Amino acid sequence: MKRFGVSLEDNLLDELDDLVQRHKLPNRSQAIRYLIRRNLTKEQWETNRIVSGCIVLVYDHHKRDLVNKAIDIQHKYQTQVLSSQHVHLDHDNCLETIALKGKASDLKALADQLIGLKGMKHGELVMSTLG
Ligand code: NI
Repeated sequence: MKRFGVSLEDNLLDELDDLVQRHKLPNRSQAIRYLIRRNLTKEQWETNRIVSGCIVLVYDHHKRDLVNKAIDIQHKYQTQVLSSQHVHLDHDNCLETIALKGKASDLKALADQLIGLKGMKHGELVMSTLG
């Protein structure tokens, strides 16, 4: 670990301290690490690198057409889909989490197709990194 000095305007330092409080980070160094890592991950997605991610879906399993289409789409992306977990939330609703690894553009295309399915109640792509 290396140490270095950082000069910041007062208002920017206030923003950093706000962030430390909001995210309950132990100190400013951890806040700066958090911001750098988050920015690197964002850049990896923007420059179409190999990344990881997760899609969260909530849908009514009685909508068979939607369920079949969601399965067909995932099979098209079988090299990117690492695993999927299906949980029955209640009588009607299912929660599915799909872990992904691959080119950012492929993962985004897969997420758009699943989240955009007619009848999908909720869908979210979490954009993460390989580390
Ligand atoms: Ni279910």
